[in-house]
Amino acid sequence: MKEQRSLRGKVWQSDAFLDEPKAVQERFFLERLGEDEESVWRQPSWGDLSDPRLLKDMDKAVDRIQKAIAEEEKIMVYGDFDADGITSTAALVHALKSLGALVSYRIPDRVNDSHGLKIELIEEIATTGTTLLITVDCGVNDLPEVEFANSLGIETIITDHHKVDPDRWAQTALAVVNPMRPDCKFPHNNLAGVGVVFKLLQALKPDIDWLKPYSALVAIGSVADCVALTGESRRLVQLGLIELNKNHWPGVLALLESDELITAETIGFQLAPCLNAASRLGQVQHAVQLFLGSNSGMSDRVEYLKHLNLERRELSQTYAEQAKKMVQPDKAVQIIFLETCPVGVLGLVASRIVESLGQAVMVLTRHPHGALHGSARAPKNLNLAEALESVAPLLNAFGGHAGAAGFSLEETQLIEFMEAMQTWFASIETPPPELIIAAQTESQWLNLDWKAWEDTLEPFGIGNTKPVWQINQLPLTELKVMGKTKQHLRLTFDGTHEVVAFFADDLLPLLKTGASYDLAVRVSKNTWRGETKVQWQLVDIRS
Ligand SMILES: [Mn+2]
Repeated sequence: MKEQRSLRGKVWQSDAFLDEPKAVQERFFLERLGEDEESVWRQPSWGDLSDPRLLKDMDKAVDRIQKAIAEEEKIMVYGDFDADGITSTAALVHALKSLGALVSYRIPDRVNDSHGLKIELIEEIATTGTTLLITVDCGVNDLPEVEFANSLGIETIITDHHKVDPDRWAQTALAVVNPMRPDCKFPHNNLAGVGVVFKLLQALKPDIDWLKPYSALVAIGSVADCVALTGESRRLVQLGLIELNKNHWPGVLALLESDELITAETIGFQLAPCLNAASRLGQVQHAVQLFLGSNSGMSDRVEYLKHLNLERRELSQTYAEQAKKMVQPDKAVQIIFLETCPVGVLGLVASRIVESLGQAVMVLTRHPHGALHGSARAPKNLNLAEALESVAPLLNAFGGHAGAAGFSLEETQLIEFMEAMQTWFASIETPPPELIIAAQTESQWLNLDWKAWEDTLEPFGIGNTKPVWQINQLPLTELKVMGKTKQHLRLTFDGTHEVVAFFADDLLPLLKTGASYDLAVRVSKNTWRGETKVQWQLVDIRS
C-alpha cells in the first residue's frame, strides 16, 4: 500500500483516534514527563537543580578562578557570537565582576573569524596581560589554540556544550567543563552554553538570590540555542523565565517595549533574532552591552539592535524570494548562488526555503575576502555533516550538524563541489519526511479551554514541542490570501473554524474550496478588538 502523503509531501505519524479530550490530554502529558517527576516538571524549585560539582573538572575551574580573583589577575572571557554565546559571555563577565574579578571579554567576528578560539585573537589577548582565559559556548575542540595559549603563559578553562571530538578536544586546558565529555558524570547533557556557565556560577557561589538574575540569561540562551527543554535545561528555563520577567536586565525590557509576559515564544521570535542580528549584520558587542552596558547608553543600543533586526528580516525575505526563483526541481540538492547576499544572512535564507522544498538547500555567496561561503539546511531525513564530510578535500572549512551546516571553498572548486554534492544526494535513499501528530481528535475540542490546558505545559521547545493535532475531513469553505507579500493564507473550514497558514503560498494552487481535507494544526488564540478567539495554525494539510 502506498503511504498517503500530505500536500507538502509528508507522511503523518498519528496514533488511533481518541474520542475523549481527557484521554487525549492525559496520554499526551505522560509522554512528555520522561524521567521527571510530575511536580518538578510542572514547576521546579531552586532546590531541584543538580549539583554543579558533578561536572568533570568543575573543582579545578572554581579553584583557578578564585585564585585569579584573589591575586588580581586579568581574566578574559571568550565567547561565541550567537544568542547563547552572547548570554554566556554577559552572565560570566557580570558575575565575575560582582565577585571582584578583573575581567573583560572577546568574541570573534561571525563573518571574518567564525566560531571558536583563534590564534590571532589569542595573540591579541596576550598583549593585554591576561593570564586566565575562560571560554563560554565554544572551545572544546580547539586543541592547537589552547596549546598556543599555554605557550604564551595563558591558562585556559574551557566551558562548552558542543560535542567532544576525541582527536582534537582541548585536553591540555587547565579544565574542560562540558556535560558532553564522555567521562562526565553530570546527569544531563542537554545544557546550553549558558547553562554550563550557570553551573559554574552555582559552584563559585551557591547563593540563590545572587544566581537568580543569571538564570534569566540561561532562559534566553537555552531557548535561542534550541536545546532540548527536558531535565536540568527545562528547570533552568522555567526558573529563568520567572526571573526574566523581573527587572534584572533593563536592556531586555527596553528591547521588547511591552509589558506582556515574556515567554519562551517571546525569546524565540523576538529576543533571540535581535541578539543574533548583531553578529549577522553588525557588531556583536552591542548585544553583549545590552546586558553589561550602563543605562545611559541603553536607548542607542536598543535602537541599533532593532534596526539590525529589521534589516535582517528584510534581507532574508528578499533573498529567499530570489532563491526560490532559482530552484531547479530536477536536482537532488538545491545549490543556489546569491552574488550580493551578506554572509550573515545565508543561513536564514536557506532556513526559509528548506521547509517548503523538503530538500537540502545550500546557499552561497562571495565573502568580502574572496572565497565562497555557504550555509546549508536540510530536512530531518538528511545529514549535511556527512554530505560535507564526503567533499572535505574540496572545502577550505566546514562545520555543523545534520540539519544545519556552514562551509567555505575557493571559487575554482565550485563546479566540482556542485557535481559531487548532486551525486551524493542523488545516491541517498531517503524515507519521506514525517510529521509527528500528538493525536487525532475532533474539531470542537480544540477551543480556548484546550489552549488553556496546553499553556500549562509550557515552555515549549525542542524535547517538548508544541503539539500538533489532527482533525479529519473538514470542508474548506473560504480561502483568503493575506499579508503585504501575499505569503500567508487565511482558511475557513466548515464555515466556522479559522485557520491561518503562514508562509503557505506554496499551498495556494493545490487547495480547492468545497473539497474536504485532513488538517494538522497547532492551537493558538487571537485577540482582535478586545475579543479573544481560538485560532488554529496550519502545520500541514492532506486531501
Ligand atoms: Mn551554544
